[in-house]
Amino acid sequence: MEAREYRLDDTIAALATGSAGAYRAIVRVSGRDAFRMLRALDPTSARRLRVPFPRVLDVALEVGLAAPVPAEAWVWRRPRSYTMENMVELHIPGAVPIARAVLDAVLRAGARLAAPGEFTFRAVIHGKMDLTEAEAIMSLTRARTPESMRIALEQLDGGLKRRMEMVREQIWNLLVEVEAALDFVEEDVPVVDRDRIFATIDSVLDDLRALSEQMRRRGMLRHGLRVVLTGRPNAGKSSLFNRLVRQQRAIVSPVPGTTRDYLQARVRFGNIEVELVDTPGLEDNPNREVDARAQELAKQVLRRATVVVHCVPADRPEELEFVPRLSEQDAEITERVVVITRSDLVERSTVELLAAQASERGWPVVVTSARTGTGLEQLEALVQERLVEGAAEGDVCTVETAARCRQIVERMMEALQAAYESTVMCQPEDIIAADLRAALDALYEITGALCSEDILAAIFSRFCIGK
Ligand SMILES: Nc1nc2c(ncn2[C@@H]2O[C@H](COP(=O)(O)OP(=O)(O)OP(=O)(O)O)[C@@H](O)[C@H]2O)c(=O)[nH]1
Ligand SMILES: [Mg+2]
Repeated sequence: MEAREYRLDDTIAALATGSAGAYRAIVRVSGRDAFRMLRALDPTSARRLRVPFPRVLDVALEVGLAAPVPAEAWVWRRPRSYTMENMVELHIPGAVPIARAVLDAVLRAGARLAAPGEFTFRAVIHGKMDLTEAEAIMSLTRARTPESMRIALEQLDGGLKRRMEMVREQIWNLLVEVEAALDFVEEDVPVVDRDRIFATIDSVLDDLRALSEQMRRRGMLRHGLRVVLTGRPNAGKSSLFNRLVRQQRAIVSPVPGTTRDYLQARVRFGNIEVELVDTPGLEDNPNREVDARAQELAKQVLRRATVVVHCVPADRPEELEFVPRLSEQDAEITERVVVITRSDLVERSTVELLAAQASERGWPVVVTSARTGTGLEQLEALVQERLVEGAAEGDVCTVETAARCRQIVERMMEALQAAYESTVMCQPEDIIAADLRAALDALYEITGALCSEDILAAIFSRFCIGK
């Protein structure tokens, strides 16, 4: 979607309800000619529209069908509407041909079909809401779980916006102070209070650090929840996979390197639905070309994991050494657990020793056996716990916003850090001011106040039509 498609001077219209038949449907119209379009469909509404604040009119719409369509017209005068423009919603019978005829009639009367998210785009441009609230509307229409809905509602209620506003105010006040010092540099005005700069930046950074951590956790969820089984060849991954999906999906054999492609299946762990993935065992020196390709594939899958389950066979404890160090970036967005497999093959004490070694390294551990079924429930519970942590209480931003804003928050933090250091080094005020401005610019990207139209268009094009 190109930015130029979101022109503001047209009157736009769209079906705001699903395109399938339903009891009622809503055609939404917004823009300077919205009322004229209603009059075009039902001339009798003209007189009634003159009343100061008519909210709902009973109308009969002439749309070229055998009989006029009985409808309610919900009317909002600018700026007291969703888009802050004149708006009409036509609440009509939900039959598909009727909805289509009404929308067509509105378009014939001169409206343009709205682009995805265009009503909300106008609301943002006109200052009715900021970008985080607009994104919450998108997240709300996509929410699949009560948790994601709660977060979307909170963000829609301005949760993130207020937090950003508080941060903005603190940085802004500092900037004013620093710039004042700049103006009076020749005169005998006391220089800025450095302790105040340190204290303010510290407190803002604390806040942003927490936010960035939240965004990291929320961002983890953006590919959906993927639990990936990995380990050395023959570690028992496929056996575990079959157990967890309760079907013989993967081939199991004592020959190392059995699994080549990866397999996935949707399973429920408690009340969370996840994509469980079985992968080829990781080898150091694959000798055949297909093996090398299988390795490449396995690594790709691992990079998109939400939770990585490292399988270490109880009878080959040395493979614990193989649990790979992830790159810092990967480690940040994945949770890891170690699963000891094939625990029925060795003494209990041996298993316990291995489990202890794994937890010493800071990994949560579960002992399992695909043969006897030991530990499967604990594994499900552990994975569930890791995932729920990914959506901790008090989170203020949706998955979509987290994915978009995390980098921006990091940039803000870097700019503030730089301002702090410049202050420590007694750098001139204009250098400190430039860093503070950079932090503010980043903040305005989060709220949308400083987004280019192209960026906004890219964001809104992911909305649905009619929103
Ligand atoms: N005794 C016992 N054997 C197991 C258990 N789990 C797996 N095995 C055996 O271990 C061997 C390897 O199992 P797989 O599930 O194919 O192992 P994998 O990790 O998928 O192996 P690759 O696909 O080659 O990487 C098979 O012979 C399984 O029967 C278990 O819990 N107990
Ligand atoms: Mg396998």
